[in-house]
Amino acid sequence: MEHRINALRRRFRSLGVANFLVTRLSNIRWLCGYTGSNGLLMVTGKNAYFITDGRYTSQAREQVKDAEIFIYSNGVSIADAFVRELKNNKEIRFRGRIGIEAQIMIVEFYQQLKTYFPHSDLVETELVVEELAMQKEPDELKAIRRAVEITDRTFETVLQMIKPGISEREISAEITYHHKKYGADKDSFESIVASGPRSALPHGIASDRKIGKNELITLDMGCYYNGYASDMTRTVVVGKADAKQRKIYKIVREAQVRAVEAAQPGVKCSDVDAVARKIIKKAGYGDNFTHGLGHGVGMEVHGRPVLNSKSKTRLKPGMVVTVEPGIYIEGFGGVRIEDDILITEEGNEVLNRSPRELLEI
Ligand SMILES: [Mn+2]
Repeated sequence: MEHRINALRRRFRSLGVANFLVTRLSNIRWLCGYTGSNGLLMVTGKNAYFITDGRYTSQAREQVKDAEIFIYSNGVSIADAFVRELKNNKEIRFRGRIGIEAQIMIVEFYQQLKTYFPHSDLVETELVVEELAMQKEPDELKAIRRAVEITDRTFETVLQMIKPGISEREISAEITYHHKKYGADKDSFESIVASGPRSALPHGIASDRKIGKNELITLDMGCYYNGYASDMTRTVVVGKADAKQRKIYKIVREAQVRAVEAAQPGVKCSDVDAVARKIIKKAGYGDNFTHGLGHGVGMEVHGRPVLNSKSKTRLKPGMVVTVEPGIYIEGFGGVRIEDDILITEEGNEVLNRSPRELLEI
């Protein structure tokens, strides 16, 4: 993990900091290996300090690499404990400005830090560790591939259970159950199961609605394996697809195929988004593609880089991103197809194996 902490240190100069306080748990995990649900990592020019509470004593000693461990007792907040260690513990030495994760740190913690450090000592940063983690290492890719496999297998199993009369909530429960059964840590987000007119909701969490005949149903699901996420969407028809369902599906599929072809190393993320958007717009559904094309997948299921019309980031080998165009028509329904794509030196590799043609089940 030392090479990752050093990569963060190499960013200090351009950030104008001499230290960095990591508060996002997935970033802490990426930097020092800790998987618990409470902890802080302070990286200085020479050292790194990890702090957590008494529930995680043995876990921290087992997992945390390349950082000194401090344990505080329950009953105080981690912010209080951190400030108190800084005040009282002579082993913790640092000076200079501290980078903080502005999008993650809660206001209460920020206020506590301000009482201890002059305001000017705290430098608000955004997505520093997330950007260092964009290009995956071989072990990380192994975990992502496994997470994708588990989701593919779960989709295959759950597909057999979808019949008219089953509720969205039951399908969602089967997804969670099979993810775990097939070896996942847990779902990487609350599954989307949206049927009939509800499939027009891009983020329609499963409801009590029962699946009807000849309806579209969108399943958006993913899991974590060893801390790394998968994220996949398929839209199927329960019964027989009609002409309009077929037409919408074909447009979305075409947009996805072309966008995947465009997702090459060196290409700007906004240009990949534009490829899919142009196809959907030309077909007359530009206003019905209401979200960005995709996002990075790693320790965060919705991570860096973002693929939307504004993202200037260029794709690089080792990045894993989703490509997920969609068309949503109120009162009718919607279609989205999403795969996880690994950017390689030569181009890319689509990691998902689940079928992409319109399935009538
Ligand atoms: Mn997604």
